[in-house]
Amino acid sequence: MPTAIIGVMGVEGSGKSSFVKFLSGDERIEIGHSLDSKTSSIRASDPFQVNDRAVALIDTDGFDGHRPGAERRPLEAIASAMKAEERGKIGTREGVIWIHRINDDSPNVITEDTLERLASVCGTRQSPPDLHKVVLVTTLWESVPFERAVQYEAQLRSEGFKLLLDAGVTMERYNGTPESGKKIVSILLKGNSGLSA
Ligand SMILES: Nc1nc2c(ncn2[C@@H]2O[C@H](COP(=O)(O)OP(=O)(O)OP(=O)(O)O)[C@@H](O)[C@H]2O)c(=O)[nH]1
Ligand SMILES: [Mg+2]
Repeated sequence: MPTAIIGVMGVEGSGKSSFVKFLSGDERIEIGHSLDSKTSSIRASDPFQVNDRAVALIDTDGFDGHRPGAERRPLEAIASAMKAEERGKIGTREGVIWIHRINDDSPNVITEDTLERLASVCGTRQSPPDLHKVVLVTTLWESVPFERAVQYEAQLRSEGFKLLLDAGVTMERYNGTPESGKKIVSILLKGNSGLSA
């Protein structure tokens, strides 16, 4: 079976590269030391196994979540990496993981355009956008008191990321363990496989 290709996106310093490196064990993935953007080029990780399926995660550079449309660039990069894998019959697209720091209470500007672009990258219906192939992952739970983090999470669900969730996105907590990371990936491996472009 071809490798499952999953894009990883999110604002600067949200923990994308850490997530990709930890799960894949790929030493080439660079992790930053601050909230400033560290990753400057996209790359597909070495493949690793989840539920008997080979998976490669595409790490992207972070974007400024306050700027409408800022997610376009990483999404285009993910789309082009996925197409290259599909052309070479190496992999099939299986979705996108959107990483967000739980203590970031100024979440991204999400528009209808964001939803359509995400659906397009995932190969799912664009109108109305079907985002069941997107998982919104909250990170850095240990950086704030748990009760506060739970409040942030509820706020993200009802406000900042409501449009995403209404379009079928699953929201999951990442606690830094292999089990937690693999559970997140396995959500995207269930059900229909991705569509080719
Ligand atoms: N405590 C904790 N720190 C984390 C976690 N994930 C990432 N970090 C730290 O957050 C900082 C940024 O992590 P990166 O993985 O480079 O974040 P990124 O989203 O790839 O950043 P850019 O590529 O710059 O957009 C680093 O100092 C990491 O060590 C986590 O789960 N827990
Ligand atoms: Mg990075």
